[in-house]
Amino acid sequence: MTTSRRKFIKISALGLGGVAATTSAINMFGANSYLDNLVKQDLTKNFKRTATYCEVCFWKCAAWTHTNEKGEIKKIIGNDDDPHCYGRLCPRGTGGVGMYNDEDRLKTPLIRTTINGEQTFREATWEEALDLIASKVNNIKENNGPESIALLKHGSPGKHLEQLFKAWGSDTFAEPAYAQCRGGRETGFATTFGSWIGSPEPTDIRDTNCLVLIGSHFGENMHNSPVQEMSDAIDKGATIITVDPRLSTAASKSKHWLAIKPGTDIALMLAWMNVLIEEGLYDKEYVEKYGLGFDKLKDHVKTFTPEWAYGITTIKPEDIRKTAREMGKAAPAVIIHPGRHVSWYGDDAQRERAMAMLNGLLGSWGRRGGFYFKESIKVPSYPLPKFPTPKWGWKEIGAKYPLAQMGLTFEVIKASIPNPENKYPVKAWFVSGVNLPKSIPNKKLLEEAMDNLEFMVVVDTMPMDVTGYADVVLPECTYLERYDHIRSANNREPSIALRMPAVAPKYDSKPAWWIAKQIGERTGVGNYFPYNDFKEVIEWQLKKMGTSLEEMEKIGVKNFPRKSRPLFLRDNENYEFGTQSGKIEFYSQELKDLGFDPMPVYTKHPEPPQGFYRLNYGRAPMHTFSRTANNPNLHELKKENDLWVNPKVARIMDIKQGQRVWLRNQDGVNSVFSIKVRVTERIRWDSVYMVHGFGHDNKKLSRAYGKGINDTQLISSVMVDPIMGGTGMRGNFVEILTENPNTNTEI
Ligand SMILES: Nc1nc2c(c(=O)[nH]1)N[C@H]1C(S)=C(S)[C@@H](COP(=O)(O)OP(=O)(O)OC[C@H]3O[C@@H](n4cnc5c(=O)[nH]c(N)nc54)[C@H](O)[C@@H]3O)O[C@H]1N2
Ligand SMILES: Nc1nc2c(c(=O)[nH]1)N[C@H]1C(S)=C(S)[C@@H](COP(=O)(O)OP(=O)(O)OC[C@H]3O[C@@H](n4cnc5c(=O)[nH]c(N)nc54)[C@H](O)[C@@H]3O)O[C@H]1N2
Ligand code: SF4
Ligand SMILES: [Mo]
Repeated sequence: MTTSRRKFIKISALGLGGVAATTSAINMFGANSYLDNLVKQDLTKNFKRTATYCEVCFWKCAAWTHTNEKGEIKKIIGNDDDPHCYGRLCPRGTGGVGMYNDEDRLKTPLIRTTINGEQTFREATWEEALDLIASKVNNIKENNGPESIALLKHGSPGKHLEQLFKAWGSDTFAEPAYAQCRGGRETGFATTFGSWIGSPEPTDIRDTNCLVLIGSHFGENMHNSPVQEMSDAIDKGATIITVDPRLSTAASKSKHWLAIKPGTDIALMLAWMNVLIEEGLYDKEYVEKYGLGFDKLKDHVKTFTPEWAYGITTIKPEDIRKTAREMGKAAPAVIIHPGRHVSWYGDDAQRERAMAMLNGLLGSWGRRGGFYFKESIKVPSYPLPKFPTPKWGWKEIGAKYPLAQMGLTFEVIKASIPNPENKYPVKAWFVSGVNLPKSIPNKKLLEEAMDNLEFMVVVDTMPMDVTGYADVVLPECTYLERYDHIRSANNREPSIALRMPAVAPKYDSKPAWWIAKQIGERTGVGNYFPYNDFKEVIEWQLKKMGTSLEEMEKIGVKNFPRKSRPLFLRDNENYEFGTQSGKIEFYSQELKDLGFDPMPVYTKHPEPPQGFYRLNYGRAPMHTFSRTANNPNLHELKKENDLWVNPKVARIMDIKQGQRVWLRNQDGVNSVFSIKVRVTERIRWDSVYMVHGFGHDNKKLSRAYGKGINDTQLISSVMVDPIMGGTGMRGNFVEILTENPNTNTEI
């Protein structure tokens, strides 16, 4: 897009800083020795500890930041009283100090400018940057209404900006953590049990007899407490069944690994239901008492035998039967795990519904070793004036998808491309905690939208790819340098956790609460920010909750007794589920009335054309998405992703272990950088696999730039879920190129 107004800005990188050369493999449940040493060193010294919760991912583990007498952060350790981490951080959380130390951090506000015909950023003062934002916002608000300004967000900073947007009268919000992540499962479970799964998932893994992971790859997905609980459950003899086309870490710890043909999980689940029902292995009393539409389901799955599923999934009928019987034996202490990143093939809400229905048949919802009833404590709202009501917002923009329960990034993107038929045109974006070019598929559409925006602000801690598209970049300080909202967690018992600054913000960075307040004051909504320091808000809230900032500074986490109800269903308890009928809906009238299948059906998805392989992706234990690739501590543990290739494919292609290759997808999109081949039996021959989050384009990321391939760039085709608008991303195919297809690799 050479003529683009919003050309991606490239500024040459700083020199490479020296890094320690210690690496060692990460054990699934153990900590890494390099990071362990980092934690253990100087434990005897007199460090000051400050309460925080981690922002390296969104599990929000509570921790203690340790600073030495010079005020330098030395280590971060899990808070023993925290139900999210049980006193232990994952490797990423331990390495979180690298976010603070990273010398590539954004240091000052930046404003897009043109010098000698070239677009570039110039460093600016906060005054200048905030004034510019205010004048643009005021203008757009006046001409198009506040609703035409959208907020794309993830994590803590988003909450502060939400307050600003609501004060303006906009709820045009969206986050990739919904439509590109867990949205489908929330709809699938809501249409069955009447409640969301939410985060953290209310899975009683520590007491389960049988954990069924469908894609969900714990051990690589390092969400803390479930990984620890799974480890304990394995020690106690629980059966793990993993369905994954790849021998994931979890699969390697499993009694049964079902190496399913990608995209066929619904067929497997229908066959499991068939076996559970035909062999009478389901929980009859539970289904009778709480279920609705069981007879219809029984009819529905009658022909979906294991033999039928074999032809689709490539899983042998006896293995389907054996695993169904294991589940039946373990019930109700069994979990068909809903997974988390579920936007796979566009029928994700239905796949998730199949998972929910299996849990329903096995009677695991509301049962020990299955799903518990979670509880949280409400943090009182700080008194603010009433927010104006937006005339339209995320709901209207996503109205095409009747069961979307949050804003849809993809629809906001489409609404930003001028179209006379669009009743809800979006003119400006605030982006915070979201690295759009890495988290949103179909880069062409994304770039077209950004190119058409009147104004784009990015609030970030790092010069990530997304910052290159902004008009103004605002440097936020890291989570170790700021106050944020009190974390109120939904677990077995309610708990709260405090985040406070361990050190002053480095460089000229500022916390999001301050940024929101400053912009608020400049755009006529200063009355929605009636405090000088966010600390005042927290102090007020904690007092109302019967504790104090002083107490929380000492303990970091406070656990409260449950009040709502027992953790599990009592024997024969009359319980009303949150569905329309108050029952577990095996047959969904709601879906039927909306024109969707009332019970899941298997549909065939496109398969790789000749010479192409399905592009599969996932997580590495020491990285979070794209956000940690440049983190000095975590980069050291894994510098780039590699391409898992089956030996059969390697033979056909004549490619060797360690060889560098490029990829081209079905739409002719070439990878910008190359990737190292890893030949392994652990991946099926019809797919290749890589860890998401690498292949950074911005040279300002001195360590991460150019390392590995960005999977998202190769995801140009999406399969949109008609029920809730999730963008299925697993229908992309790549060919392996042994020569660089790019004529100009300089980007
Ligand atoms: N191809 C592909 N796409 C995916 C996925 C995938 O596996 N493959 N996964 C999907 C999933 S499951 C999710 S949840 C989404 C996640 O996608 P995003 O929500 O975009 O999350 P991150 O990639 O972590 O991007 C976070 C951005 O936040 C910045 N950041 C980090 N800390 C802070 C902070 O304290 N303040 C501010 N202001 N910014 C901060 C980082 O520097 C980075 O630019 O991506 C989805 N997209
Ligand atoms: N270390 C680390 N941990 C993380 C994160 C991170 O960035 N880093 N991100 C967190 C977030 S936001 C999320 S949403 C979760 C995501 O973590 P999960 O919900 O566990 O991830 P998924 O992407 O659903 O699953 C990836 C697995 O699905 C397999 N798979 C691919 N196609 C198919 C298929 O057709 N059928 C089946 N059965 N399996 C298939 C892949 O081989 C891979 O092993 O991880 C969380 N934990
Ligand atoms: S799971 Fe790891 S990265 Fe995520 S919040 Fe916990 S310690 Fe931090
Ligand atoms: Mo996610």
